[in-house]
Amino acid sequence: MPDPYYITTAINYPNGRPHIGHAYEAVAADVVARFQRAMGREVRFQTGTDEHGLKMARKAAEQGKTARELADEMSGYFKAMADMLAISYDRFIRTVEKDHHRASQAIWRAMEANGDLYLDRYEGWYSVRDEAYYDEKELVEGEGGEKLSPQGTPVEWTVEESWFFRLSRYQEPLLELLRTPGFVEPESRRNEMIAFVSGGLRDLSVSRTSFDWGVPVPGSDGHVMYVWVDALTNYVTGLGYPDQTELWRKFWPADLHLIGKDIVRFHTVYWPAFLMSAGLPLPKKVFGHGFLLNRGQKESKSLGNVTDPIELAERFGVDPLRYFFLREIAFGQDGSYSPEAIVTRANAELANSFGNLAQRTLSMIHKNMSGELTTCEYDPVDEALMAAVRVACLDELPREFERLNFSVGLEAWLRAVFACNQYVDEQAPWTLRKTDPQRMEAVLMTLFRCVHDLTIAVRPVVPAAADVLLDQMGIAGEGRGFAAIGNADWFEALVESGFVLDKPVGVFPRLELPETET
Ligand code: ME8
Repeated sequence: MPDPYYITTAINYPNGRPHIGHAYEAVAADVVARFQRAMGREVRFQTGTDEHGLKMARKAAEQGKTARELADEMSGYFKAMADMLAISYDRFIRTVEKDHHRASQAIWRAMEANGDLYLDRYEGWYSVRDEAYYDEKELVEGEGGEKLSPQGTPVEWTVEESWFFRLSRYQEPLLELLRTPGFVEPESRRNEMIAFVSGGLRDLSVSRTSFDWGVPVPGSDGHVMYVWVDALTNYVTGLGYPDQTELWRKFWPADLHLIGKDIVRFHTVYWPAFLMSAGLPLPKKVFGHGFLLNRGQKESKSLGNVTDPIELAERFGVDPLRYFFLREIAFGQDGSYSPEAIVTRANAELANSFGNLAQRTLSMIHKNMSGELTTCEYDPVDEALMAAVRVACLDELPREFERLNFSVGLEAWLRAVFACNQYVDEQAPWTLRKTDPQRMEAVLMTLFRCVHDLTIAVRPVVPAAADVLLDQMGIAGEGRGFAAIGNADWFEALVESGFVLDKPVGVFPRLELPETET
């Protein structure tokens, strides 16, 4: 049995509705989860919302609500987005949940027992937008001369009694960890983090006393935990920590924390330090993906260019949007999106190339062979095509997906789709029908087998369309994993079963843009 696999997304701040970046991250993580399942691994996949902290408390106050009311309302939108985008999570965690408070207090006590927590006074800069403390030397100057965080957000001077975590103790082990190949990716983020830690680490303020919207610090009235302490703990809460549950034993340490580039410091410096202090194993990999920009620009309320990912999915379809995210953007780098770009990709690659291949193949079998499959003698050109498709679907795409190079993996897949379309044109089964019906059958069966492999390979990205296609092809649920690629047993069994293809329905309609947007 392959090893179990645990993947998490960041948990989102529900201080507003989900934006495109949230959708992007959820989809990428879901593709990994579905891909690993299709490779035969037992997968645990967690996502959710990060509901405590000053940002939430302030936003709720602005709206005349309690923080809990705002959290309940907005967290619902995040869950609805995940469901709509076919995110196959095993748990949608909310940090207001009871087991999460318990886990956060347990990790706190473990750090305390290790002598890493002490009471002092915090005096320094804080960005509410980033929920982050910054050193004076990290700040940058805004256009009006005001101080800003390195992320460009406002900072405020904060003075309060606070618990501190002895982060400074962990500089050496953290440097060693950051230097471990594969722990932080992409490489550019790793270098940033090594530079940050090498510059020296100050102890971290880990509790707040000026508001109460958080997990209470055990045994310290008036203190709630700094929101990042409890937020990061979500990854272990979801496995039953502090209990030694079966989930815990099977899935910790996590295989992958998938997060955005702005929160790499929290995941590769603070989180491992907390875990080391609590005596817990460290996650295997943290990947900081890039940001999605709207026509090259950051989305913001003031620019009026904020896109609702649910509207995009309703308009273009969930599968085309998922495909676009992974195909268009080199994972790890920033990328840009626009309605035109989504439509162009979906039409050229899904509708015209792959959809057309599948539709042509299945219709010709339906029409010219009464939908009946048959075993036949293949020519070398048929064998060559099947071999090329197998290499793309079984070697290239999986290798690249394992490395989170989704766009490169899909490119290999698409080359195989092109090869199939070229083969159809060259073999011209519509002509063979009259001149050499036996040869036509071999060509159509070759194509059927290629479409099967191509559909299974792309299924993690476009699950709904792939499942409709595989339903039409008579492939049962358990035959939809990578193990069925390049192994003709399924085909023999299908022929033997007497399966007959119905008139096929297309799964990738061509998309249109309204005039005003072209
Ligand atoms: O940071 N493109 O929550 P968040 C791509 N609660 N990804 C983006 C993005 C964009 N334009 N904007 C944000 C938080 N993200 C914390 C996480 S984890 C223990 C706590 C990504 O709602 C961002 O990098 O601000 C992060 O990974 C995720 O969306 C949630 O961001």
